[in-house]
Amino acid sequence: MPSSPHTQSYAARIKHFTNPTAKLILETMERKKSNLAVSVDVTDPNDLLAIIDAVGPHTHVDIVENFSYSLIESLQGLAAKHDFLYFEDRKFADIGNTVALQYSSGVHKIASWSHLTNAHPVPGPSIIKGLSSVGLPLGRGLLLLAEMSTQGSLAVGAYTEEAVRMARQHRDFVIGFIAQRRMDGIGAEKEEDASEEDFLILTPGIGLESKGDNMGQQYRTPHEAVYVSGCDVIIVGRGIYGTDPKAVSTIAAKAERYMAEGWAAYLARTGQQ
Ligand code: 5BU
Repeated sequence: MPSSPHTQSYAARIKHFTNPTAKLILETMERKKSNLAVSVDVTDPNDLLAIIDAVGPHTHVDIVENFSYSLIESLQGLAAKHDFLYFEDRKFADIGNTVALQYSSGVHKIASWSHLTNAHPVPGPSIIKGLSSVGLPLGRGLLLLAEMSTQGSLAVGAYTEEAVRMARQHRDFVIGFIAQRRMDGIGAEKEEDASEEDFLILTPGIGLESKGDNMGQQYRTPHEAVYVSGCDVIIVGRGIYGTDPKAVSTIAAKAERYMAEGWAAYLARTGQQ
């Protein structure tokens, strides 16, 4: 019986995936020694670019919201400068035909620049069909939202199991989950159905100084997420850019701290230190 993927190095797991984005994420994490994704939920495009430039050296994935298409060239320049990927946290949730249009067209043309995006499994497998019709030919990857970090989330139990089953049917495009823990074997009919599988787990709800906000968000430390729960990538927003998106000098230092804690937890988990 092979060892569970979460005890293996990111580099050793590259061969478990056919999807180019999954391979690129694993390669980039290993090269940059970072399993940090910074989530930049700001409204001013200038703040967005300044934050991405500040955190770029410390991160391998940036999550982008609220921008116009004219920003894309600047974003692509920063990705090349700092060697990271984009994950547009779009949370698609509609019928296949509609999500295919949302993914390919409109002002954002997400598929043209974002390596990774995500979708709620609530519409069923047709959402994967719609998104993969656009993303797969471009080598893009998809995460399903199997769990959420919020108090009272409905994405639990049978819902989470169904999400994992849907992903198992589309391994070429669905490379992992937004979840709070590893999904190994969840919802599998037989143990052997899942024994060879590997999915990337990107996990939000990470904070070192706070346990949550006043709107239902719940935080764990990088160690709890990566070492205890086996998640692969920590997604950090306000823990890094705080309440003042203009405070770029402190942002880089905070990103470095999350990156160091996330990487130490990964090394400990995989027996590399
Ligand atoms: P925060 O500032 O670190 O709380 O931001 C977390 C980000 O992760 C934010 O962009 C959310 O949209 C995103 N998120 C989350 O916090 N919890 C979830 O379950 C999901 C996404 Br799905």
